[in-house]
Amino acid sequence: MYEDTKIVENDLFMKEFKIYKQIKSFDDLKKLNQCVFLDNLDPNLFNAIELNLNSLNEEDLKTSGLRPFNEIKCYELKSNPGLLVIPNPFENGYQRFLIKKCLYEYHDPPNKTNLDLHMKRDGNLWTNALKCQNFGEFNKLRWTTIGYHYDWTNKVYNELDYTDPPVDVAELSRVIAALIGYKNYKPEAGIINYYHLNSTLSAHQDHSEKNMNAPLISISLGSSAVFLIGTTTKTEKPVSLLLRSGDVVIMSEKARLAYHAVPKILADPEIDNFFQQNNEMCQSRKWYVSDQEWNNFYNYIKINRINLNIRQVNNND
Ligand SMILES: O=C(O)CCC(=O)C(=O)O
Repeated sequence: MYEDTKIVENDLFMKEFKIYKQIKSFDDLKKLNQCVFLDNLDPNLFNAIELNLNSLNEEDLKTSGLRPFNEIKCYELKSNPGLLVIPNPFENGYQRFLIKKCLYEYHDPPNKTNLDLHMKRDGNLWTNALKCQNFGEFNKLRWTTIGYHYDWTNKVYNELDYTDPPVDVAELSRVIAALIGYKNYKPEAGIINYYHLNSTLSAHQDHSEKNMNAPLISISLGSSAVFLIGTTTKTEKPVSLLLRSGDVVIMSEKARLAYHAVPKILADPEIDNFFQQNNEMCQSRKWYVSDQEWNNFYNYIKINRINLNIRQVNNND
């Protein structure tokens, strides 16, 4: 799914990738003046999309860590129909919870990680790192798969290798899918990507799922990423979006098979804003993470990025 080594003549995607890979800071990015910041969307580039609460109620949103319905906005990239962005729809406290789950729990067996390819894990990776105050091993974690585990060698989902996706992730993705009109969405597989500041993800299409009608939902957490979104050919120049903590990208319809890539991860000078929480309001929620507990997760996430993406693999019956 990740590597696309096809040599393409006039590869404008690669050209953009190389430009953004060189960027060193937020200031450099702003100076380049090409990357779209989601807090300031140009109506010439994006259409506002009407969300749909039909099959949901406000309580569903609240338990999934989402803000009230009228505070969630969704936009479609005009040049790329089906490519939707939802700028951070989460309660800030919920981002803490998702980050904690990705760092502390979701990589535990039977879920699979890149580390399993060459070592046998002994205990929980995060707990071990904290205990020894040594993140060397943890920092080798690059991906975890959930649901139908992806077979990276044969580029297929293994029907016989399945563990239920975490309940919170499944529920959250069902709610997001319903908001954009996919009431019967089945969250069947997912990848959690762990990026360092020098990590990149090369241009690729996600075409291993049998079901290409269901959207792919992708959530950014922690440090920011330049995300390139193209079309189904690398000869067209991609659009670059700055994805910050909490932002959701949805690849649906014609954009489901679009080439995409991450050429740059940047430490976000405003990262603290995404995790502030009103402790009194959050304490009653099952997803509350206290300031004290948050501290270690924060130290990781301010210089790393997590991407949590969810897919429906099979066709509806
Ligand atoms: O990190 C991202 O935003 C994109 C991840 C991705 O494209 C993938 O896992 O296939």
